[in-house]
Amino acid sequence: MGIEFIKYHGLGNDFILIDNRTSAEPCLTPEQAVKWCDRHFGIGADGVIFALPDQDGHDYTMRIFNSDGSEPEMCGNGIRCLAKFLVDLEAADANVSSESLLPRSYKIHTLAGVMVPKIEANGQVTVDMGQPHLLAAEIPTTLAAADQKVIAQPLEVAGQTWDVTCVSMGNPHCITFVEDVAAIALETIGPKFEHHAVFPQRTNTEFIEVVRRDYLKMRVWERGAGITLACGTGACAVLVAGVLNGICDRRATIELPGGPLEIEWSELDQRVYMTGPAEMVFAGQSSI
Ligand code: ZDP
Repeated sequence: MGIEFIKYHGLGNDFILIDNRTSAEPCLTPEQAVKWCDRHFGIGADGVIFALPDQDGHDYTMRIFNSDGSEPEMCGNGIRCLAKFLVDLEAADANVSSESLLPRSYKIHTLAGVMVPKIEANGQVTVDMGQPHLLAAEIPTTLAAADQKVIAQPLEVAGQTWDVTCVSMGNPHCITFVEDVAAIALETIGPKFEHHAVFPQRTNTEFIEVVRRDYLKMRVWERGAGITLACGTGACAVLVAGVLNGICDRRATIELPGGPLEIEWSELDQRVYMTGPAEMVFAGQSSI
């Protein structure tokens, strides 16, 4: 008999969720996760997420493997999916409907610290993503001295100079503002950013078109996953980068290929809040 899984997506950024609440170690190896994520020979997903037991007094622990088997610190769309998954599991355990448990929030332990997703009665999920990290050593990048921020710094990639801003939401992001996101050859440019020597942990890469101060269009090349339809940590990093460059408001809609996310960088507590959907797609059993 295979391992049970459920698939969820957040704006088309899709994940295989596994109920791993009875063991502290993920029940799949990174190599297995690569096979499961394969869209032709497997189930198909941008990553595999494990709901693990609590650690240090939090409700649960989240771990995620990218589709290439690498392990990121955090995952914004994924944590919204995880929150929905946890409500569905708790509802099934208690033999009640998931809706009857809403609103519900969780304290989730991740490699990037504690994150707090809250599922509203209307099903939208708002996540307290914590404060962004802005110093070069925290990204990490060698583009500036360790204790300096990287805002509109020139970076040479593929024979062109790009003005990049770097933000960590627990995972690294390199953001470039452009005239026309549709014109970017993401498939060829993305991997060159991801593997550039100035990013020792590689990087997620976002290209942004500012439509209005409160409306940005984004395309993303994800570290370890390639082109995806949405990236939650990326959308948060983009809003922070826009504020640092003085070109967007502290609250904006970020339009991704898979749909919009609402992002706010609070002036009060300097934390970033992300609101968006998470949908269950199907459940199954894997035999690979
Ligand atoms: O940092 C990384 O390696 C990302 N590929 C992790 C996944 C990020 C994600 N797309 C998000 O929404 O934040 C899940």
